[in-house]
Amino acid sequence: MSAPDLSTEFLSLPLANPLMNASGVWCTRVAELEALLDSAAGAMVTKSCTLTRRDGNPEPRYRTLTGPGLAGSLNSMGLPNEGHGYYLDYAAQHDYEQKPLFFSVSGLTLDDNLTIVAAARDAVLPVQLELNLSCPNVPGKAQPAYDFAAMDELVTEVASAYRRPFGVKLPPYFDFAHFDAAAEILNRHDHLAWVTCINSVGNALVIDTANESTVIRPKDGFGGLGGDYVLPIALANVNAFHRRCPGKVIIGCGGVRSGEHVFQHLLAGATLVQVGTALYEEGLGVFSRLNRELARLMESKGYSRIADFQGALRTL
Ligand code: RRO
Repeated sequence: MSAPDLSTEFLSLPLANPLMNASGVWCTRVAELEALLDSAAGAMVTKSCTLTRRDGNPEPRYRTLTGPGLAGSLNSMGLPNEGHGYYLDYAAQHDYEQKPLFFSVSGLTLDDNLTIVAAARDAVLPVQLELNLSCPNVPGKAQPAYDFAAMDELVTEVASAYRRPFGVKLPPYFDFAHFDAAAEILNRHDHLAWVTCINSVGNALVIDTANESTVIRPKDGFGGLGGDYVLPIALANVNAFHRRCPGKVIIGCGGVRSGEHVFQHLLAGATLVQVGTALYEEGLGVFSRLNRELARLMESKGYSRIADFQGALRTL
């Protein structure tokens, strides 16, 4: 058998493979974006941006977590970014032939989001706009996606301002009533073409026993959890929205650090799979390793392309 074909499509755009960075990792500065472009990732996304530049929260604001056989991260970056114009400038000179580019938007108010979305629309670029409804780390700001009325208003306003296909980044939900409520809002919008599940698990608390202390400074130590701890939560959310939003593409994010994890996200219904904590820890070489591991696993199962198993999770 010849080597499995990892190529795929996102909204009819061809990709060499289904991997990309998770927003926030390796995508805040142009030098990082250029390195991502040269990496083995099939697509890439910019750091979530606000209207103007932000320094973010005080350090330490990212902590690598190690436990018995577990790897993960806790972050409270607080949206450090260069402002929306910086990422639109990058988007204007990005090589779209090489790989698709996603532009992540996380304005602090409805008006800020609409200003950024209008700027992206007027730039008329082949960039994929994703609205981040789930930043857990801005002190005093609740996540829009945990307030269904606010989420409905934001998605409705952005859809009518943008008038092109766009996506949303969701936090994890933990109840079928919440999967249903979120999906009902998303399914009302035809221009909402994809859903990225999940952002970090918000407001987790990690404790350093020796020092009897928190491990990051912002928000009294509460931050977004990523890595191994969140994989089953991510898979549940990917599959829950895959089942409830048949007309929409699902992008999986959460807990991916092996080819087997990529396979599980694809099986649960993801079309693309993002890598956050493992990219932060391992660097850009993670993409070629994950592609290699995914191809080896597919080969051992007799699959020659992703379509052979994508979304085909069996239940008992
Ligand atoms: O910058 C952050 O603190 C951050 C954001 Br915007 C997000 O969406 N998710 C996350 O874990 N951190």
